[in-house]
Amino acid sequence: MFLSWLALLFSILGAVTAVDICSDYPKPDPCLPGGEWDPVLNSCSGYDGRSCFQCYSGQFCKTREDTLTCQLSSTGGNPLVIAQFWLLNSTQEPCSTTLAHYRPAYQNPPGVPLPPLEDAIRKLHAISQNVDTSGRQLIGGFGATMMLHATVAALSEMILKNCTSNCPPVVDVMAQPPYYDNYPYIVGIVQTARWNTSADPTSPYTIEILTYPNNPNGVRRNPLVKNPNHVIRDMVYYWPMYTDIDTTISEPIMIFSSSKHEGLAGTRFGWGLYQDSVLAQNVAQVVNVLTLGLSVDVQLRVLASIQAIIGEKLNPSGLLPFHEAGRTVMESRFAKLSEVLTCATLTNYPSSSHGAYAWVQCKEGLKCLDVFASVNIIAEDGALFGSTSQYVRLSMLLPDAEFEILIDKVKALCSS
Ligand SMILES: *[C@@H]1O[C@H](CO)[C@@H](O)[C@H](O)[C@H]1NC(C)=O
Ligand SMILES: *[C@@H]1O[C@H](CO)[C@@H](O)[C@H](O)[C@H]1NC(C)=O
Ligand SMILES: CC(=O)N[C@H]1CO[C@H](CO)[C@@H](O)[C@@H]1O
Repeated sequence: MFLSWLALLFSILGAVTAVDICSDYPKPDPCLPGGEWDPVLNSCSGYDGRSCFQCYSGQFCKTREDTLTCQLSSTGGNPLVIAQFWLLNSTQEPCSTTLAHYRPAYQNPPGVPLPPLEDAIRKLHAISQNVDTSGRQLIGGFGATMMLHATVAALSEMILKNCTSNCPPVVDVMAQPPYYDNYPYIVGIVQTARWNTSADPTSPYTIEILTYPNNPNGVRRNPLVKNPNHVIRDMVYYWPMYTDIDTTISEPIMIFSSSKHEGLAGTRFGWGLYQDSVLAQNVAQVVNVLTLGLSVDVQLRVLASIQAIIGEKLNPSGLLPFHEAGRTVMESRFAKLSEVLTCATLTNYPSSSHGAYAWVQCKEGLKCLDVFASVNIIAEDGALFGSTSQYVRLSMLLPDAEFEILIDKVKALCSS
């Protein structure tokens, strides 16, 4: 038992030590177009980095299976379409030998990003004009998910501490439906808060999470909770790839992620901007309890990719090339989907035509999930998002090869 475990360990070590993680980054060849060969994983990487793209099989994942019968899951929010940028622009891949140098010490102070990373993030917001970061403290963590968790924990505790009489045991946290289906679980692990979709928005003991623009339907909504200090804005999609940036926003609490912006979902980095410096400290404290400090390696990787993005000249359109490339892909995807999706309604993005998800409405009385299942598309039931089963969410973030299959399946669905 022990020996075979050891043999396995050595075979893994043997495979790994032969690889230089900075020069052996994934390469487009020899997998199918849009796929990648990963020398570290020793495989063609498809959807999850270990297997073929969905609906492909065989040597080098090059065999495309039957369009109607193969199963294609268009669920989740893995931003592979944004990550493609790093694969095809390999001179800008986010790794270099200088950045790979070993840095042993814990980082202090906790929660506050390395100064060059903080500068780069503020510059990125300034160039993108999506957010005014002035007068806001920047706190980092492992992804927007951790930032939300830490913010709900710190804010709910502060709200309860402020209370002097008739105090509730916990603070209610709500979001307007349809909402991101992970919120109830994030709030569920905070002791001083509870998820309550029928919370009273006029109560001083209610926090609202406002996803802006919204996931799943892309709409930009106003909060129901009027005290802006009790509204947590999840703004991970407020970038030019996903929506029109026509307003520079400066709200008291705003959260972003490297996953949805740089496409570096697996790197796990997110940041929050806080007007109240006491709240910022408390959020940093929660992050510190959970992590003992931010990962220095992660921050260097994020720094390298943000520097690559903001190091380029703006296009004539006024967008950074990275943003414009992402926007062009998302727009062409929405155009393709709207063209073939004639048997159902694309209800999101009424004023624009791009975004991370398609929020689709089926005919009255139909369970939309079943409609898509009839051509073996696995979608996500609208009921999961606090809406009804007349809707589904489809991911628009699939890799190119899978998105093409999604389109072919929808075409078959609507022409039958
Ligand atoms: C606590 O109360 C003070 C004074 O009314 C107020 O300024 C502050 O915003 C409150 N904090 C929270 C988190 O509600
Ligand atoms: C949610 O909030 C409402 C309004 O305050 C309250 O009546 C209800 O009991 C709460 N629900 C839960 C499950 O706590
Ligand atoms: C696939 C991809 O995103 N390629 C981009 C590489 O970078 C240039 C600009 O630097 C873009 O124009 C390409 O679209």
